Amino acid sequence: MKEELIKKAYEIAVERYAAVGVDVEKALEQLQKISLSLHCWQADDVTGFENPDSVLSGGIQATGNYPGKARNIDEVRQDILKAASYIPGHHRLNLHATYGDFKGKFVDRDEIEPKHFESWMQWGKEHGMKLDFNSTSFSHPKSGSLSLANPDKEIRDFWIEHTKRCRAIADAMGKYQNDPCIMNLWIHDGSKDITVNRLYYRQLLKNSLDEIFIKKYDNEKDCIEAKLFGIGAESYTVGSYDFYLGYGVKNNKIVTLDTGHFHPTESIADKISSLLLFTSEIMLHVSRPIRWDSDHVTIMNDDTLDLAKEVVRCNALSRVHIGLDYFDASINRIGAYVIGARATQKCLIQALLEPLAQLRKYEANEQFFERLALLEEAKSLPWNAVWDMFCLKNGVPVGESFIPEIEKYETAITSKR
Ligand code: RNT
Ligand code: ZN
Repeated sequence: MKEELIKKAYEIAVERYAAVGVDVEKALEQLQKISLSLHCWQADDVTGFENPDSVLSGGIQATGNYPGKARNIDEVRQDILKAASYIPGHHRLNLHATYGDFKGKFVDRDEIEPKHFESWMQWGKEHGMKLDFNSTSFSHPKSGSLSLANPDKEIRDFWIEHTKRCRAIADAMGKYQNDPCIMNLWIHDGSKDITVNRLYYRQLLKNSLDEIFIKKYDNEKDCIEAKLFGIGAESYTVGSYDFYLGYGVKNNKIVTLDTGHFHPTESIADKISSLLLFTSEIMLHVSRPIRWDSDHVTIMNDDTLDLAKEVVRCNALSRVHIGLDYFDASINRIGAYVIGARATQKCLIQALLEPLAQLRKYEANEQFFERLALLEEAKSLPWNAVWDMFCLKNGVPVGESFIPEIEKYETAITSKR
């Protein structure tokens, strides 16, 4: 698209928004400051580098076999940089514990150390990407259906040790990058069929967490991710939302809300304002569940828009960490990153451009027709001209022009893998 046209459309948008009391430049400045945490696992269908033949377990699934999946650390890095070059702004990278630089050696989960992630830290610094981290309880011979909640003390201790090490690694990352590393804990623990010991496993998980969190760190922030169910664990999930909400509030931990981890009609957006009153921060895993936690590529749909609007309406951008979490193996994986990240940003810019002051005035005056009318009109205000300007300013392709670029990369690189 011609630069001149983008600028012209932007100028018109600035005026249009000014008429409803919105400062477009301020919205752009705010969007510029939002770093998404890009999940490393879209690049290789959650395989990691611990064992190239590992089979994904833990009730999650990457379906599809589109060619070009990254096969090693260099390819993951190359693909992530490529994807990031089409996403405006500065972003973070979210690593799983199985993505260490193990240099061809088998390092078990209870043996990982900061040194295995040193090259990531250097790489991150070199490319202006701060790191976040996740413990990995799935895809391992000791995963089974129970890890931190396993009645077998030996297995439980193995995962406790793993998770403790993950916190130490996250702290090292946070220190290195001079910015806290967000350390997320999600475990798949649950059961396929009815259990008559719901309390027992939850008690075990609580005890494991208490032990894991004994040590205090200054450079990492702990998050606990709840889930409704997993494939093969349909009847019971130890780490349910109630469980982690209670644990998080009581122990001052951040609760991770994955948009695929609730009942299909439950509003995740509605949880933001409640959580903010009882926990210091929130971690989001922005995904797109289709009928189940299918981890489809995030798009600009009502769910994502509502979520972004709630964060902005609560004035909570500094307290909410926004990560992506999906893994689609059926389309170009670099394209998947770009679509999901840009869609999230498109939702955020619309949220930032909302004529909130006027809407709140109407609401305070009980002018409900006016409130609804402006909410409706706001949907078709020219936010896309502001988004195009954001892309232009950040030197990334405007509009659909990233499509042929990703096609070129596919022809030259990923199709040859
Ligand atoms: C699984 C959780 C978890 C994972 C990643 C790979 O349902 O959403 O966050 O997707 O850790
Ligand atoms: Zn998640």
